[in-house]
Amino acid sequence: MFLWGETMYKFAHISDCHIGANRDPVLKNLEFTAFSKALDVCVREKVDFILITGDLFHANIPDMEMANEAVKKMKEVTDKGIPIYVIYGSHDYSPNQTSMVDILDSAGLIKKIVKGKIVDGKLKLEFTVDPKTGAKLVGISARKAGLEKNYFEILDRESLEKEQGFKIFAFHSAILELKPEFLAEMEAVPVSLLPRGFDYYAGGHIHQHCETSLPNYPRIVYPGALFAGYPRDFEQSANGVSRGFLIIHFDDKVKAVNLHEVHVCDYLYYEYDASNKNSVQARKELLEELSQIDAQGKVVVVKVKGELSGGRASDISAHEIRNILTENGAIHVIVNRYGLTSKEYTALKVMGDDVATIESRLIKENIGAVHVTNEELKGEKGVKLALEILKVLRQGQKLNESKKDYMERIQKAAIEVLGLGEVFR
Ligand SMILES: [Mn+2]
Repeated sequence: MFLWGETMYKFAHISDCHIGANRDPVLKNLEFTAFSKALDVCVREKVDFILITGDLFHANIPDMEMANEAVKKMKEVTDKGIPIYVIYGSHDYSPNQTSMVDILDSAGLIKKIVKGKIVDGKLKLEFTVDPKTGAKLVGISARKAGLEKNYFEILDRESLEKEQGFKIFAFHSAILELKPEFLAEMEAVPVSLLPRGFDYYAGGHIHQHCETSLPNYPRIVYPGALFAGYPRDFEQSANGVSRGFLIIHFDDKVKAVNLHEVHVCDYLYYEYDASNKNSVQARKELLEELSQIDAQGKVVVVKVKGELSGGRASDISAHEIRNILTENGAIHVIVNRYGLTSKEYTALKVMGDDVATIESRLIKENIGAVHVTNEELKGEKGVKLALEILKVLRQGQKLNESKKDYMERIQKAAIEVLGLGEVFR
């Protein structure tokens, strides 16, 4: 019975689960535990439906062992009558290949809420109505390299704005006006390209929880990553960024947005600045300090940075750091030495906190030296394409995949990245 003052309905907003991102057995286990815990809370809290705003999986064809575990867990939830709605993220979408999300949608386990077609150059989207609550869901999935911006630009916003009822807009993009500083190089969509006046804007892609409102856009919410898809996520978690998801209470309006923390392990962050020391001094000091640390049961992130006055950066061995901390009880150690250089060896001038940043800066700094006539290959566009092609080329051969099939798949993917033949889905 509905009592006065009691909220009628609830939905959960989860994002960026990145199932299959972690290969290390300990992290794999934590990754699944986070997903499992979140869904258990949804069941316990009796949410009416769950909305996952992209990057449910880390790849369009994810690690099958992890996917299987995740599917079993989702089946448990849907068997209790709780539907799961999804959009693609930048990871679980592929322009030319079927994604695990498509398979689960076809099987009826989850439901994609991106439905629409392009009519006379305008993107017309259709709402998905949740049968129990009457909530109306619609969204735009991510594309590679932030290309979903093109879809936002041709979106028929007016018809979406006119629709009556409780409306949720799901997206997997950074919003220009809210983009955190550390994501300066990320593509973003200006908020004005989103339809106005929705009750809730369910965001994915930003890996840190963030809630805000802008004029005409009352509630823009990112749950952040549920666990971790990148080393940077671990670094943030170790620096105190909490992980979790949201439960939204609503009837004809949002009544409350509650954050549910999902805690699966303790973290420890340790930063060491090696500036003005030679590699022998720095190594000795760092290892001594680390040997004093109580790392029992923790995931430890060690960041070594600065410019050594002499010796090689490689004298500070990640292997040694890991061994010491593992001996001190750490369940997993992540070492980031990308910010460590040496005065003696200055060949590497490009700096950054992680591989992705360094790659992107290297390409940016050098693209001018490449002489091509095609505009698409120059400047910003060229950088984006190069990074996307790198991503494709980095994919390994799958078990049971012949060399020939592998070559064909990579070629096809690379051609698709060049922007030939994508359809809206
Ligand atoms: Mn993500």
